[in-house]
Amino acid sequence: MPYDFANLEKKWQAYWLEHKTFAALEPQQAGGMPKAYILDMFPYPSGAGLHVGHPEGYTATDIVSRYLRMRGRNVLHPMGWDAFGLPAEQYAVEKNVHPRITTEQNIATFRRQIQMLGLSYDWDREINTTDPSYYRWTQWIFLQLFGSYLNPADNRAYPIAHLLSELVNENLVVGPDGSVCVNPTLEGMERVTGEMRIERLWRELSPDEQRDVINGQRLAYMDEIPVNWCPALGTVLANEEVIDGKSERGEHPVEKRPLRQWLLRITAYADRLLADLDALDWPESLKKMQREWIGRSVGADIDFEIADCQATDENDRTITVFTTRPDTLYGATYMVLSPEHPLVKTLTTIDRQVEVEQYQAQAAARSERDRMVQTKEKTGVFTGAYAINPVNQELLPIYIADYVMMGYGTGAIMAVPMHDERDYEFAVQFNLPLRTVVAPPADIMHPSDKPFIGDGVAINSEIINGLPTAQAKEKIIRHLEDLGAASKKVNYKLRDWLFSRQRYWGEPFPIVLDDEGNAIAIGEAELPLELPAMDDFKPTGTPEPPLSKVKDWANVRIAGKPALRETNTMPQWAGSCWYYLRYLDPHNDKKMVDPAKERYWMPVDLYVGGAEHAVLHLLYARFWHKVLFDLGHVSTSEPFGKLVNQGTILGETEYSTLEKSPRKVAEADIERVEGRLRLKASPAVEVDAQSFKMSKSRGNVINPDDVVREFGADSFRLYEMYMGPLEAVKPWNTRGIVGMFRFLSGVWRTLVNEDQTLRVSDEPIPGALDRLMHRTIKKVGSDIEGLRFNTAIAELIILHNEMSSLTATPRALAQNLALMLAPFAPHLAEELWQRLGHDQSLARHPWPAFDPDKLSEATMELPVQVNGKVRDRIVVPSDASEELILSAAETAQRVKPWLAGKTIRSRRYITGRLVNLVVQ
Ligand code: ANZ
Repeated sequence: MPYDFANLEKKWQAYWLEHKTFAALEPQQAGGMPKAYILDMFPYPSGAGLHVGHPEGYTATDIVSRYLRMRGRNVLHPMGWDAFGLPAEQYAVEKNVHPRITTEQNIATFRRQIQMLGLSYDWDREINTTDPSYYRWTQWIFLQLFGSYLNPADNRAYPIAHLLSELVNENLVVGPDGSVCVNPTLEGMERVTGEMRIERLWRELSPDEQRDVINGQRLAYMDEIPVNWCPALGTVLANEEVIDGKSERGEHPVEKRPLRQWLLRITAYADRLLADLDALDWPESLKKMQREWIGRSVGADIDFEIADCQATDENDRTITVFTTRPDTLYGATYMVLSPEHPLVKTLTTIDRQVEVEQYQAQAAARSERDRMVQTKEKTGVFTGAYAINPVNQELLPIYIADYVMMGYGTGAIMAVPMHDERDYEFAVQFNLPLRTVVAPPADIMHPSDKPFIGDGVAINSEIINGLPTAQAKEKIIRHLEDLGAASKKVNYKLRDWLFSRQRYWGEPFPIVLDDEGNAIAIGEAELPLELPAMDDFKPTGTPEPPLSKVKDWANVRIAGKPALRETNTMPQWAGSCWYYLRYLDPHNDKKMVDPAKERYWMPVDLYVGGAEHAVLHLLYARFWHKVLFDLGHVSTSEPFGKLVNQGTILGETEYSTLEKSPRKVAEADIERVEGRLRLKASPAVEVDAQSFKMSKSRGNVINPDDVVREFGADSFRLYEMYMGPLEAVKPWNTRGIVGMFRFLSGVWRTLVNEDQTLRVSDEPIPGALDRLMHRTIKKVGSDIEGLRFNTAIAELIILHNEMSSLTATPRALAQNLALMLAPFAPHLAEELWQRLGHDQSLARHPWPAFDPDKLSEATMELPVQVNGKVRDRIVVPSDASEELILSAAETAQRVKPWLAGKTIRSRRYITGRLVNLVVQ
């Protein structure tokens, strides 16, 4: 009987579902079993169905989950749907079907496809972010954010009631900008009551001021700010969702406009989000992206007085700049204000007004991203005014220029052309003086007429001359602090998270706005606040959200007065910020998660997903988690211990001739000659190979349904893992999947006869094969633990090659092969296991043990040559068969690339010396 994958895969999928084979045990049932929480980034169920990129990560975590179950761990491996969001709604608007209907259809497709892959999820824990019983808790978390603040005394979140008592007890005081800070008298200092800074006590504030202070501290707050409005999508977007002035989804133009919006105070957590990255087992590249996104820079705010200033208000008489290089103060030769800076109006001289205003209008038309892109061409205009350098009273002309952003630092800079590229380009263009004040370290060669931006030694700088940069910074800041002209300052690139969307298909805010526009939380008992049914859920084309059209839902009364529900909805990221917590206790209708369950399962032990979530989902989720941690709802300060990004799977490699007008050619028509691809028919023509991202428009999308129909889920899984390291970007190759199919068919034929009887004997395992088996057990186990699935599969192939020449396989070896195959090709493994006489699934059968004594036999190292050049070395048992050595040589990591796409013409093993492969 041939390998009938279609029927046996169906059979085992039904068995697993029916027997709930992969249900995780609740903590109280688990006894002393150690837990493992293995998590996938849950998918957005799009209309297009599963992409071959999804099963890549899902198979990887499935292998780990299945392996760890066999190693006696209580494994939690869940799946769910991230189903709110724009695409479902866009589609619904186009086709005029309700997004709930399309979402449910898409989920059904995704569930069917995922189940067809034999992934070992605990389906009783399936969640859906659009389900009111789920988003009830998303709304509840929003209320936690709205109802808490970050205490500056210990940098932790507490309920707002705590803020009130700290203010009343005068542990906290209110700063001049309305922020709260620790009462300086508690630290033995006087309250600063100078002209500029006055910290006030709670009782010194009016009731209105008191209310503003409280609302100004909430971790979820409303503010009117310039937002990224995308007319085509009919919604505002977070900064993270805008790339090069266009929406990340759909690449539609985005413009700035002021709007009253919800924001989440993620900036309050910037320091902790940064510091706690260090301890995480995440890819360095991802941590770097988060660090850069948070963008912490340490420097100083320095005050420059405006010369001949007519303004009477003290605040209008000085320009405060933020600089990370206060040591270059003597090198400042001009100043720049951002065109939007409020002082521009008061300090511009009459003769410069027209030009300044024209420039302001021109700058307003450009997006912030465009302005940040480094271009050599600098623009700007002189305001006619001068500022006074606080260290030497030198007069510095004040310009406005769009390379200075209002949204960062103070929106003003001191320009030091010889130590900053942008200032240098501007100074050269506007003929402004250049002055070197930092000498490069002796071992660095640097042309003296070009800006030097590194650290060195201060020169031409009076009081700091001769000091290395770090000390020079310290000294100049101390000096300026004594003059009352500077203070140390930390700035972040991170901005508060814009949290409102003007769309229908999202979580409603659990908020009502009273007749003065004050936000009032609805009671927890009123949750979930369900999305009202709507026929016309199209965006209104204005920032007025669609929900505002549902009058009987939106209009409510508070204390007898008319009030309005918040009609914005939450962004898609909301539901994915905490879903990993709901899996722990998905049916709890009293709590987000039972604390005992949360303590047992958290943190996530392995999280796998795409690198595109580096600064969105992963930063937002860490932020929410920290808030929940501070408020005592979760027990760990970070959610995801170990994280791995799977690499993108590209479309099949495409070949085209390197001619004037290139033509596409098939892989079969080319050959490799001297390392170059050439046309077989006319070798003078070279051929170029390229792989592209899979996309409908390129027509290179591989549909998992087709692959599974043709080769089966087990071959598909095996192929996706054998393509290369999990993290690598790799092209799809249909020939590769055929190879995996042959391997599994071969395993079937090795163990099952044509007439369905087993080809298994009760003989002992021959010595060399026995040793190979023990080594394979060890290697496959450690490879799975190290997420090296491709090399684990190579080991299994080698072991099987050795077995296939036996007339019958010893039973013990057959069983161990089935067990070792189980994480990779679970359907085939279960079938073999059953045929070997077991009536229970092997899902929780112990992983085979290896005998260390059988590992320590003599081995030899052999060089492997490909076309005469040594490409790798392999270590094999001294008594290994020729066939084993040859297949080990062909699958060696550094040999494989030399074989890819080529035909092996000859394979020779020169006993005890080397392996020689000739390919063409
Ligand atoms: C003087 C100076 C001298 C600077 C020097 C740099 C080198 P990061 O590290 O990104 O925080 N800057 C400050 N605010 C700005 C704004 N709103 N728009 C554009 N540029 C701004 O960069 C901080 C540096 O960027 C600051 O330090 C300031 O230039 C500039 F040799 O001040 B520096």
